[in-house]
Amino acid sequence: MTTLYGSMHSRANRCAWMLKELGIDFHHESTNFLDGSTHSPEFLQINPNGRIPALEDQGFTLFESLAINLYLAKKAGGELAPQNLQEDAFMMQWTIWAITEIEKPLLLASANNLLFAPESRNVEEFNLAVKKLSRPWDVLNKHLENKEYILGDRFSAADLNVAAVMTLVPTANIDISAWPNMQAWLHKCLERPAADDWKHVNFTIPRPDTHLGMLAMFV
Ligand SMILES: N[C@@H](CCC(=O)N[C@@H](CS)C(=O)NCC(=O)O)C(=O)O
Repeated sequence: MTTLYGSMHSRANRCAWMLKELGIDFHHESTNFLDGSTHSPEFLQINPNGRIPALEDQGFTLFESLAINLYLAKKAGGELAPQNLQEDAFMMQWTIWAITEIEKPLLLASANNLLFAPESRNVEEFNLAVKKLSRPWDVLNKHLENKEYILGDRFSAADLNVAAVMTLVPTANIDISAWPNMQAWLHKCLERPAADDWKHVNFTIPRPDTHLGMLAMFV
């Protein structure tokens, strides 16, 4: 049996997207940090970090949403999986790129547009986060100049992982028309039927207590 742990209002929706693309039947446990279930002794056996998502696949357990996705794609084989060592390396490259270059500033922009309560939103922080995103987005936009997808002409785990991180673009409500290739690519990825779960994300997060807390999101 394959079990995905994590409320769909979390990064677990990234893995649900992959499972659905691959047509894998899975059991869903809506483990949630809001009710403390990510810190239960049973869940800590599965993910000692006490975070969601996590995957259990015939007794094999794994954490980190995008690592789970690469594992699932490779295990299933087919179009989403790498076809050779170089594609495998590119999938890893773009996945790590998405987490290190995009995730934190985009989360900060989303928090300041929507996820923080209105009284704790800060326009300067939002603008700083968008400024930080422009360099990696220039890179992705240029990469997509003559390509439909990151690896060329087929949708793969590289697209899914990068686009899954970028589901926060609509949440942040950032105008990405300055990056037209990236905008068209993102639209195509996020409109795939298997990608639907992120669209129902609707929650707020508390602003960390100190300004230092926000700066910590950048280091
Ligand atoms: N890098 C991890 C991040 C996991 C993560 O931070 N998940 C959040 C929910 S989206 C969580 O469990 N937060 C609860 C906590 O930090 O205690 C991944 O991509 O899986």
